[in-house]
Amino acid sequence: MTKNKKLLAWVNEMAELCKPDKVHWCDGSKEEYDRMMDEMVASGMAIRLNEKKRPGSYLFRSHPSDVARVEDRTFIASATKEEAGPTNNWRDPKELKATLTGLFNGSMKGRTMYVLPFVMGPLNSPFSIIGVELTDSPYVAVNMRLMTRMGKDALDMLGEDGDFVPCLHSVGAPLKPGDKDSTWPCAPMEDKYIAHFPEERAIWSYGSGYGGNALLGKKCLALRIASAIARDEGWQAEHMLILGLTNSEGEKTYITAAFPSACGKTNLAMLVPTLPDYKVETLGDDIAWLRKGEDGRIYAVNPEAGFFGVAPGTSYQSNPNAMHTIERDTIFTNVALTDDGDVWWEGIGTPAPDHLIDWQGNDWTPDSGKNAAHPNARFTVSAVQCPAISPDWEKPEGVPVSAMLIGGRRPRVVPLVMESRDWAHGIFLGSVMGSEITAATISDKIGQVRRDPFAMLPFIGYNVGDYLKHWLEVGEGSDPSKLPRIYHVNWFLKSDEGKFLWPGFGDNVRVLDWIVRRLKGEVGAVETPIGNLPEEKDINLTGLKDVDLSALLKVDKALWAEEAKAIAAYYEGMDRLPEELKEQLKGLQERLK
Ligand code: SAT
Ligand code: MN
Repeated sequence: MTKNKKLLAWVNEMAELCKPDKVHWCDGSKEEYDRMMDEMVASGMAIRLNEKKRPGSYLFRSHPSDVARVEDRTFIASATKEEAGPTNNWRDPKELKATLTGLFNGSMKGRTMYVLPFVMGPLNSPFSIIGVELTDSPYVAVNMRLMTRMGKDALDMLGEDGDFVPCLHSVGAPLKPGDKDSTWPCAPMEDKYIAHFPEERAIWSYGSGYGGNALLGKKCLALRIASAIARDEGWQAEHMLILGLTNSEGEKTYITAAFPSACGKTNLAMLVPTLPDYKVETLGDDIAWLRKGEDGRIYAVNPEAGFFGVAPGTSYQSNPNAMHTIERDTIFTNVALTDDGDVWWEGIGTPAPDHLIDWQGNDWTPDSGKNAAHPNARFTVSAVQCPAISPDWEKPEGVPVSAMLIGGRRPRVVPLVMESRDWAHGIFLGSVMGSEITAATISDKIGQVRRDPFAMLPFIGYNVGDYLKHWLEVGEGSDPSKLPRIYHVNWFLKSDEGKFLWPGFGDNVRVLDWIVRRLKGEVGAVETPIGNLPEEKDINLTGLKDVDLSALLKVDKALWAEEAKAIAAYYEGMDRLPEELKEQLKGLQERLK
């Protein structure tokens, strides 16, 4: 156990509030994990998969109302509404605390409170942040063991006087004596609260057991709370993958990339290149903490210890490294179960079997007319199981970043790749990046762009205008030659007939190849009003057929004039937008004339 007074006092206080039957301090051992899994299998919460097909792996099915992060129920309770800014749901911290204290009162009755000490970042690194999650969900406990450095090591690092971010979590479903528990307890939507107190550096999450709502080290701590800490301390917490690209000379280039959800971050992080001269190593697939090193370069650390990836669409074709990673010791949530005790999902690369049990536990056949796996079904797995994991991934100081990629799904307008003119222009591009809204999202807005600054819209723990100012400040006072160059990429351009123009996946290395040679000064670029584009001859298409580079690298001035108008309208809604970015927009409009 611990002698940390702050921790002991807080656990006592919260146990008095939540009134669990028992308190269990997790040591993070494999034995403890196995024991908890056995208990969950026995209670019907978990299904043990076929030991021969998927050793050490389990399937969980969530309640159909609890299948993803709930942005509507996510709150930033900073001292003032202005602090939270126009993109966050703000609540007065005192009022929200009072509401939540009411909800948490007795919320763990009939359940065990698990104490999960965890570290975001490598163990014993001065840059890492310690958190302690109190939860009544054993599912959360086993997931946190894979996603963070959880247990005794974290307590040791905390020591007697160390500080931690308190993370209180309850599924919000207390049990009365004799009640039969549900296999996925949770609270109704209107009672769910994913609450952040950035001044106090605390997280209170109530009512959901799923993903980022409940595994509080991830989006809540490593992005929302960390982004606020980072602003104060002069570093950055970003929604970025980290990869290392090695060329045939053995030179390594570290690249980060910020894309919104469902744009292939995990696929790019684990890319298997189609150009034989290159090799990709994975350092992270979701979050990067960025810090200037003593040499003036920016270094990236992945604070997580595992992957919480979307299963549907993942196959030996689209992401072989991910498929190898999840061959064993994996937690699956909301995928389909095969008759021989293995998993299946849409896009797994094998035809649907004649019979499955779907993600809600019902019989499924190919004629059922619905998905067998939920579209947001997930795998949770330890990062060390990834065959492409980089030997550098746990370096406390991180790896030096040479290029940062940004982008979204833009079927029109935005070319395959463009290099920003300089740091501030890169921040401009990052501030307006996003994805075009498709039929799958909101029908009356089809064709509009959902802007998502640096893919951080749901994750900035403070005012978005101040966040963009912080990005600009990183550049000020830096030697521009040491800063990473920022590239806007777009794998999702479509022809007028609606066909993808770019093959994507492993062929994205052809764009990385251009970027690396550009960084080394081996290739030039065409200056256009929107940024620097490759010359067609410099994109290596060896082995590819029928790729229309002229369409992929086209700059249509009329469409860009429309884009500039849309950006101006978007900027209108941002109260604390830095002047510098308005100047950047003017510059774009001038160059388009
Ligand atoms: O559920 S998570 O927030 O962890 C995953 C995601 O939505 O990107
Ligand atoms: Mn993410």
